[in-house]
Amino acid sequence: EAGADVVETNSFGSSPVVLVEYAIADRAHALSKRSAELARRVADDFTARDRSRPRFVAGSVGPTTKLVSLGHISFDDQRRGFVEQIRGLVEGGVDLIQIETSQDLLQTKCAVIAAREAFRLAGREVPIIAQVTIETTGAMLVGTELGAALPALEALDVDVVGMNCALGPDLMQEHVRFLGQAATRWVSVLPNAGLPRNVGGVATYDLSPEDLARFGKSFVVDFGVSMVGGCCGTTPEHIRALAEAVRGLTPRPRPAREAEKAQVTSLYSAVTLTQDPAPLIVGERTNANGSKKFRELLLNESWEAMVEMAKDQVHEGAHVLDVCTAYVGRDEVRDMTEVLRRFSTQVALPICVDTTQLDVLEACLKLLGGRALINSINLEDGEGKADRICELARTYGAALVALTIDEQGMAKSAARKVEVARRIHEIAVGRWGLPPEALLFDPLTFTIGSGDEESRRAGIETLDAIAGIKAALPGVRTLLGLSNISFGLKPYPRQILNSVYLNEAIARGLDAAILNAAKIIPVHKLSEEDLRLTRDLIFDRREAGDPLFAFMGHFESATQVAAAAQGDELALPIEERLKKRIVDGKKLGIDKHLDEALTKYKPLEIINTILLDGMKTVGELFGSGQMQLPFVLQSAETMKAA
Ligand code: THG
Repeated sequence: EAGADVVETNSFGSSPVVLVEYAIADRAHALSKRSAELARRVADDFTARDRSRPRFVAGSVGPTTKLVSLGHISFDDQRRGFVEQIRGLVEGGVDLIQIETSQDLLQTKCAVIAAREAFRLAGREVPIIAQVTIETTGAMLVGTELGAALPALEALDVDVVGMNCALGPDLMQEHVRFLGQAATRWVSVLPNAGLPRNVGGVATYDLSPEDLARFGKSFVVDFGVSMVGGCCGTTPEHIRALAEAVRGLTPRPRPAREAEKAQVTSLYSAVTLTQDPAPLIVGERTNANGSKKFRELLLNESWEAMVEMAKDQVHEGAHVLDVCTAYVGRDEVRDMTEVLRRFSTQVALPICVDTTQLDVLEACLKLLGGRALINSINLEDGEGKADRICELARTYGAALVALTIDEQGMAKSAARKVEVARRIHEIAVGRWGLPPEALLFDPLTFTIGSGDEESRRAGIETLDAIAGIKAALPGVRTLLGLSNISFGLKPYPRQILNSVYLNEAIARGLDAAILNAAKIIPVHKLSEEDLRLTRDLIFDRREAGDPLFAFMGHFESATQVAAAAQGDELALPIEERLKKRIVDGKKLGIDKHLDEALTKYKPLEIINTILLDGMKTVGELFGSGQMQLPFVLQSAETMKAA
């Protein structure tokens, strides 16, 4: 009667999920269906009275009292509850499913997935609204920033994204402005009538109907919001004022999706897949096959120490963590569950799930509230398995690493790598409708450190494939497991080859690399000769004899040079030493040098002259493209530590 277009039904809130926990799921279904039927009848009555203004029913879902990310309930138990509830709502005739008041992004994801399952069971599909709740802290209760929630929700392909509850419209403004600019879906906003005041134990809301209406209109006109409404504390008077204020306004069209802006997210924050400067760094050390230390911690089930290794990689400059716990004879589902349950809440980086097993993959995706990266899809076992992985990527809104491997094995020539990439693109984008920008093609490389005649050109083929894939498949990205290029070489030459090869790959268009950021040497630190010898090896230049022998001969002695250079640190005056540490991003042991400086300078003098001078150099190196972002971050970390 107040003039709303949409009326929500089913404020059982948590109860259907609770009912399911007590194994009386039929009640969740029956109650929801009954409530939807009643609301449907009311809405239809209004529509019959004025056919020019159809009234709609939104089936309300959430928030429940249980947060999946915090382990209050399992993903599957929560999903079962939501399926029963939503099936009832849809069978009872709702026009929309409105997932709302979400405190936990993983719960929102669970509800969206449940909604799709319920639509199949009910034989009827309706649009999905997904609304999160941002607290006065500026994030969801579990800690998710809106900037991280949005890409994760859009990847789930919901129809409307929005926010409701917790705040009044005044405190929502900045968030609404962000949604209005960034969301490619329609946007809904249902504020409370201000922040509640506690009056003798009763929540009291002070925002007037006129104020709600004024903000609501501004949300539509100034920020491009498509749906406005009211949550806690709003009365029919509020809705009446709001309905009058926005009547006749046309929602602004939403901006199109932009491939360059594609992101993956953790439960907390978002990371853009295209980093400037490249690459997106995917930390390689949380891999039981790639790190002896991580493997031993896994075998000892030292879960907390594994979290520490993940955190170390954050400090070293990783943007995403590759996680692999595959170990013959162990239960990979259990191991990944133990690890990711911790990583997902204790580490702020998005996760790249590195597994070949479908059951492991799905178990992992049920633990990650954000938009994860799946590593990987390939065609080794034919298209059937690839189809299943694409389906999982769509269902859980994940991005996908695709290896250029087909039924004949790993593609070796650049042309074959591009051909396999095209085939996977056709399946993932053509058949499954995944957005091209969610694909990261990995053209894989064999080592060029073995001396085998047939693998001498492996590095060249992979570089050509990087450029070839980007040219052939617009919008997609490329990724490389960098350390593979140097398997078999000694540690120091490996570091050199990896670092120089990374630079060559970036020059050909590489977007992302799985690597150990702490072991990458910025090429500006290498001598002309170091670079020439390494490039001769990469490009298989034989004019001056065998490039592999020349490379190995040169860098075996270079190890000693590098070691000697470290011993020289103390030969520098204290000011130079500290400045160099900032530029080099080396914080371990910096306290010794700071103590020495403190005998000569006041703390603020050290910061403002010596340390900031180092950061200025970092800024110049970065500005002129000689230093890549991870090293800038290491310098900043060192600055902070100091
Ligand atoms: N492409 C994709 N995923 C991948 C790979 C790839 N995942 C696994 C692997 N390859 C990338 N990860 C690593 C991790 C570590 C090493 C190499 C690749 C590595 N480790 C040292 C070693 O084995 O000598 C360090 C050992 C240690 O610390 O104990 O080289 O190509 N999509």
